[in-house]
Amino acid sequence: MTDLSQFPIAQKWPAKHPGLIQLYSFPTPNGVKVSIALEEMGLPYEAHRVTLADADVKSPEFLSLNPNNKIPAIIDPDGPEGEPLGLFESGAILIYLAEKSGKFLGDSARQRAHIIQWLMFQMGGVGPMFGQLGYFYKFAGSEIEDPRPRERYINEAKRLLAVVEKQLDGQDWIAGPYSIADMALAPWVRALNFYGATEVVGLPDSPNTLAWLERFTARPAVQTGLVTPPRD
Ligand SMILES: N[C@@H](CCC(=O)N[C@@H](CS)C(=O)NCC(=O)O)C(=O)O
Repeated sequence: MTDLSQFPIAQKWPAKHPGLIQLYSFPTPNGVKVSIALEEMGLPYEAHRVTLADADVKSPEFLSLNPNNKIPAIIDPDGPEGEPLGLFESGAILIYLAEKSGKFLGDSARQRAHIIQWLMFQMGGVGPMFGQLGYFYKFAGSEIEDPRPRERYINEAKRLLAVVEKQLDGQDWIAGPYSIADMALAPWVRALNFYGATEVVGLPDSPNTLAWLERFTARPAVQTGLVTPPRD
């Protein structure tokens, strides 16, 4: 029987199946990247619902796994050398899971390099910029009178979306083969709907991106991953 007692997080969110990968997450764009990847890779896992409330992400138990108080995080009880491994940062988790499963990281060093490049484009560009767009366009920041922050993030999101649109010209997936880069990027582009910001950044005029989103969302693993763990 696997013992997760060295991980305080397992006290607040007890494992029913401690031998499986433990996922601590919520169905946000960053969270669903990992549930989608686990589903696509066929890796058995147990999902725990960790809300964005301070009582969850800032609890001592959660902070013991991710001192940066953000979902998603995982514990792989069967990590390197057969020892348990705790991990946070969705990009790092995706690379780890792709290497563990041998899937969705391409078939050559060249493909792998390009997949990681587009994954980093999401992690360093699309995620942070679209997140700020959400804040200044839909959430509390939308009440700020000064239009400059809103305009800045609208323009940056527009620019990033145009990069995606161009890259998808003539290819089905962002880095060549379907990969963890698509799993990271597509949930963030979908978030534009949730922000009510599709028009303002030009998504309706991005046919390659719209077709890619449709291909992505049609995948059964994606449909399950998008609602794991359940919101309520
Ligand atoms: N760079 C991090 C970002 C994760 C992130 O921003 N998570 C948000 C939800 S999408 C969160 O947990 N927010 C809670 C908080 O900041 O208190 C990653 O990719 O894992």
